[in-house]
Amino acid sequence: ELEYPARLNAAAELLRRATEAAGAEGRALLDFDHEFSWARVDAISGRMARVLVEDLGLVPGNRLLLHGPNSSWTVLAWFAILKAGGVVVATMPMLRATELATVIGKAQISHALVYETLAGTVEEARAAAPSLARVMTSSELQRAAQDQPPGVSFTPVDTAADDPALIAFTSGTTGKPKGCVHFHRDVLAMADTFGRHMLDLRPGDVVVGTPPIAFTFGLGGLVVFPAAAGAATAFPDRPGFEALAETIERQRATAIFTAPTGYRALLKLADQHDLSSLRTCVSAGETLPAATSEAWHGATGVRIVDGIGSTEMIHIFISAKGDDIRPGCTGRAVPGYEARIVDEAGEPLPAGSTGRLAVRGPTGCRYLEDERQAAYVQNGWNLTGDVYRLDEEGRFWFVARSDDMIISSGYNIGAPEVENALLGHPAVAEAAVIGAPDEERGQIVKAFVVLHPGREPSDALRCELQAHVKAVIAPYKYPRALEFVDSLPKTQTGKLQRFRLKGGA
Ligand code: 3SK
Repeated sequence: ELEYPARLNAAAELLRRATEAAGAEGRALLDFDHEFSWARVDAISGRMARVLVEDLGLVPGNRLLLHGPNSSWTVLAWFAILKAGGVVVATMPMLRATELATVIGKAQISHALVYETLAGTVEEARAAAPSLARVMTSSELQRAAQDQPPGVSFTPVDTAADDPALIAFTSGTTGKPKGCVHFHRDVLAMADTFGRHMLDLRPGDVVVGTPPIAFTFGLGGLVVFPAAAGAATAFPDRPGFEALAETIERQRATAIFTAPTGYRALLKLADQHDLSSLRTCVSAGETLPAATSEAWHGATGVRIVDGIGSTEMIHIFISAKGDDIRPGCTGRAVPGYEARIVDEAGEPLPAGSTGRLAVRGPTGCRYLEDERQAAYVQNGWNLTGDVYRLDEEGRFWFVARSDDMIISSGYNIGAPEVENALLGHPAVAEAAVIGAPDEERGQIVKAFVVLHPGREPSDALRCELQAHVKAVIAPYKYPRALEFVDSLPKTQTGKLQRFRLKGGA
């Protein structure tokens, strides 16, 4: 069991650990043309915290919108808000004004820190967000922090371990945002479970990644884990996989956090960029197909650490590393967590069964005033929306999201299994599978396929792909309908939105 002192400020503790591990002059944040040491991160975030308190009138417990791209500025502001006792509500940079207004209203946000180039959207949201009293842009915050009298330091607010530190919004795959409240101790718990047991980050490591810091997968990978270990985080100078590959090469990055799509994109760039410095590769956000895992291992010699987490649990709770990795399998409960498979009534099922994944541990789901809380947490267990199979050796194999199960002529078919089979065909770049209504069978398996450049849709290719699926998995699972498309609908964190393919808004 993890024990934390009753009074705990996650920002202060992370910066203490970083400085202890790497030294005050250890490298912390690496922008394209600028570097910050841990001493600078501590000093600048302290000055920013003073601005929040003295100029913006922040009081502990106030909720702040943090709206910026993955960048040193966003990380510095994140540390500043926690030091000042505020609650961080970080949002994806791509959100539109109406989406921001919903988040601001639900979380009753009083202050916003916004990256210069995104200020217009926050201004637009303000009209529909009466709780938002004060807005400060990145350049205003930077200038005000620089103007603080020299030599004046900021003592982080003496928060309680179970004071809220952040509210992470999840739109899930259905589109109705839920705010998940996490305490200061939860932030450290992610470092002391997945971070400590599944990663081997140390000073000298350089971390890169694609998930937004507003997504707790990105917050852990790009902020919390590197800080807890005294490692550095490097930020590309522009979005996209080309810039990511360039950054890996230029900064000799040793660790990467991205989703399966990211690994597939990097594989295509591997002959133009030297990716050989990578030794820790983490995948989450959606299940890692065995084909992607094997292709990455073949090209780099490094096995990807797959994991399943949730915004509700803050980070990854099932994973595998080293010799325990089995491509196509997520792994076992991360030390600190317990996981099991349960039936519809929430009763545990034996090894060999398939059922709903339930998990408990040092973190857990606390929705911000949402009636869905009672369905997610039952008898102390968090009931995820995922269907898993537990094998005799205690490993968890992803089957489907509960709502991704297709029932066709009485057969249960997991959409991801059919997608993985399609991805094993050399013509297929991306695949998504849904159940389409069918008078005879109730539902049929329907696939949407994006082809690699140079491959053209045709009836002959459709038949070839159907035959390929029949050859690699049970033939009753093959997609009776198959449509070629240019792209697939995804959430801003890269999760496939199957409901859109089913005709949802
Ligand atoms: O999608 C996941 O598996 C995940 C991982 C870490 C943190 C949050 C999420 C949703």
